Amino acid sequence: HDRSLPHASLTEVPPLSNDPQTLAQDLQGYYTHHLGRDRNCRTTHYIYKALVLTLRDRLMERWKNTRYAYQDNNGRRAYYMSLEYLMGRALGNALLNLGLEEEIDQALSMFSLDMEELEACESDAGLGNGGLGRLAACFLDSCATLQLPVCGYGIRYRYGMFRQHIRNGEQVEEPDHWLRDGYPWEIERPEYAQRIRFGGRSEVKREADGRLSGRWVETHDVLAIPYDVPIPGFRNGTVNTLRLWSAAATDEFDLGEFNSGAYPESVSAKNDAEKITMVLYPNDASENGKELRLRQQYFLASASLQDVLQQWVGIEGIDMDRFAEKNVFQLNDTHPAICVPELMRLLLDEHCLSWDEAWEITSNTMAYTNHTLLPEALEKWPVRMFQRLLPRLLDIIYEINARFLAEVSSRWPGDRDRIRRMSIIEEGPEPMVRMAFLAIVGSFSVNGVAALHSRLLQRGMFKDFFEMWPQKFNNKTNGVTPRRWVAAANPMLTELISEQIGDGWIDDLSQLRKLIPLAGDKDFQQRWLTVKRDNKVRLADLVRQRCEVHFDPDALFDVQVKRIHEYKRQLLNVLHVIHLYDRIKRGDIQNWTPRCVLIGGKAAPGYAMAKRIVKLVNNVAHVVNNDPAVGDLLKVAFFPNYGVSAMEVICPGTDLSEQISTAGKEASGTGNMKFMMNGALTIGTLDGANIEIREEVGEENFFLFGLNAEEVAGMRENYDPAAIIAADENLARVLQLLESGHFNQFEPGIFDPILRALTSRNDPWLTVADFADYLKAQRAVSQAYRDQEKWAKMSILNTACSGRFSTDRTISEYNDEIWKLRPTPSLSAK
Ligand code: HBZ
Repeated sequence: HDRSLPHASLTEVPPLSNDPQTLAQDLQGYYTHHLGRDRNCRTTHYIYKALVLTLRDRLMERWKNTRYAYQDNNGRRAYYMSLEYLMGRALGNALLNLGLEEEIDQALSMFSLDMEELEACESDAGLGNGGLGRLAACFLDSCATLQLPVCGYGIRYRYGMFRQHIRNGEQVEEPDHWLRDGYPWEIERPEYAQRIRFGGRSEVKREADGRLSGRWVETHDVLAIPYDVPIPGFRNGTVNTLRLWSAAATDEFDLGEFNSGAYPESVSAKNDAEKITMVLYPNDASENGKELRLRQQYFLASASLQDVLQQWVGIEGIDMDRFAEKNVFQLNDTHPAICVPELMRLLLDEHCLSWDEAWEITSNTMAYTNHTLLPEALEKWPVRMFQRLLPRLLDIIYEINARFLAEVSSRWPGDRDRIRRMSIIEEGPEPMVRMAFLAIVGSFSVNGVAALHSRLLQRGMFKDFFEMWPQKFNNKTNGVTPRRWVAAANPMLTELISEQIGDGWIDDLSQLRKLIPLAGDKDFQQRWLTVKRDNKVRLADLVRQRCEVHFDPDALFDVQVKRIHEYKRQLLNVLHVIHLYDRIKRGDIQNWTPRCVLIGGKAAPGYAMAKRIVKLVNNVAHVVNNDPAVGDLLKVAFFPNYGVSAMEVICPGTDLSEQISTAGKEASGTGNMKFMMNGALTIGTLDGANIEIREEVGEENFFLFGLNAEEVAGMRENYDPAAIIAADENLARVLQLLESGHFNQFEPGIFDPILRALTSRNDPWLTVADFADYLKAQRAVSQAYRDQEKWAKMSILNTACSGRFSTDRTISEYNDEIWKLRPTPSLSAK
């Protein structure tokens, strides 16, 4: 039912009080009156829920004030478009950012409740695969902290990233039903639902004025229902919005079909609609080309763009003249690249603009971020699939391409090869739409995510486009939010740092430099090491629970956690572990540094080699941990179901961060930054942001090894792993142990595919090529760790020099160079 706007007095409420007494009363009220629980309730879950509702009320008024502040300011806005948001848990973060930790502690103590236990009730919002999804989450935190008018748009998957179990050493996937008990942070807003079209036919006609007008008819429509999640800034009164779309059938029951007796058919239409947002695709580096995935992409793009246009029309009326001046869309990889033709369609078909007007607006509002150099990860969709699913969009893509290629032709007359290379449509038996090219052509900005990555894009994959439009290309080195990754995850370190330099570093991370003079201070080093040890005890507890392996907190904690992929070279890590085991077995243990090696990460369900690597890690761990000759000299564990919440315990307790990808393959990495901030030292290649990390901390505080990107690129023809193995006794022995079946005694042959890959002349990841140098660097690590004073100094310097890797810096650069938004404080109390 439509009604006129509510009377102002309805929304003018006095601010809520934050004293512990009031918070406690609210908690009780929610528990008893709203949730209807009583003394018979045996689960803490509803206490958790009551606490969230208590806090959500505090967010709600700041949220409203933030919206009003943005409206009144009437400035430019940005929209972050992403198929993924790896948010993790929200409770601890809300508490930290609201600055209510102490008050809530006091309120909870009135009922003898424990915060940690309540926090554990929340399931991770795992709506992403890995780095790309987590980056989106860190970005939202920084946008709110910098008080920028940025709204995130995404999909409310019913099932997020799968849960990983290990059975007999192998990965078993289980659906992640994260919404089972409801998600108390979200607000459903059916009043902002949008209609999304699929299928049907496109009718194009050239009008008398030469304008191409299109009609998309006989479509099968689906509703997009928005659910808003609050994104609090750090103690600044700002609350931004993450708007997640959920699919629903246009009519709960199709009355016609219902009455004609086709009841099951009418219900199945509902099912088909809901399928669109049912599940996150769990691939982090390769495309599977499934039609449902294209549906998800279009669903997000269309719902979000319609939402923005509707708000625009609500405020500015139908005049589109200033739209590009006031709006910018940041595309998180090519997944939402279909925004380009969809905005064109909406402007042409719904807002009746000419092609030139529509193109002027579209190509000045879109900005594209690339996250990978791996060719297998580049999205391409069959033209035939587009034709069937989104016929009107295909028309528009063809028109964009025709006009673009005409431009190429006039700049490079007769260069047929260039046209073939640059076309948005890849010709062949199955013509394909190249989404990255569509994104570049339709955007005013194209960026990579670390200096090396951006340089390689310009010189390699996107060379032709860089030649044509050098001014579009730029770099934005990634970051991570210090709120979640230091202040919330590492309270002991936070206290120690703030005691020395105040707490201004939490939203101005460059201030960590003030720790540099303390790096040589013996007393500070001791306190630093004590904090690290306490965090290692905590991590060791978790490893004991999850992996049933005993880690001694005095050993070196050596950690590699990230998605399992050949380019990330978990195998190189395993080869080193086997080498250490071999040394122990042959008695070469003089000056030994005890090590605990932790490896964790999910393998894409369809990626057989990655799953085999998981199995290898588990089998090696089993043999090493159960060999009495090894004892405490070496422990190995595979951490199951690695994710955001696990990382919050893992990174504070890590000594050594493994960032060992083949140079030129990891676009940036962000785990590397989380570890650095928490005082881990890095062993790594010259890849992604490792290069910048090493520059910041100084080469003497970083364990470098391996070929650089140029050497990797030049290796191809001459790579001879057999010769390298023959000349390296350590490596030969490691491979011999593997071949002998020592780690698969009752599972003959299961590691043959791994051995074949490692020893192939065509191994793109060059694991064998980097082994010897990796070993050397690892020896330097072991030696450095035995000098705890030296180690403490290096550790302090790593934290002290990590300021650049805050997403506050990253987002400031996006804003200064791409978005150009005005920071806009809200009128709320901090
Ligand atoms: O994005 C990662 C990069 O590998 C990493 O180097 C970088 O730091 C991070 C943030 O920029 N890329 C991903 O995480 N990619 C995906 O998760 C992905 C998801 C769906 C796809 C393809 C890739 O279809």
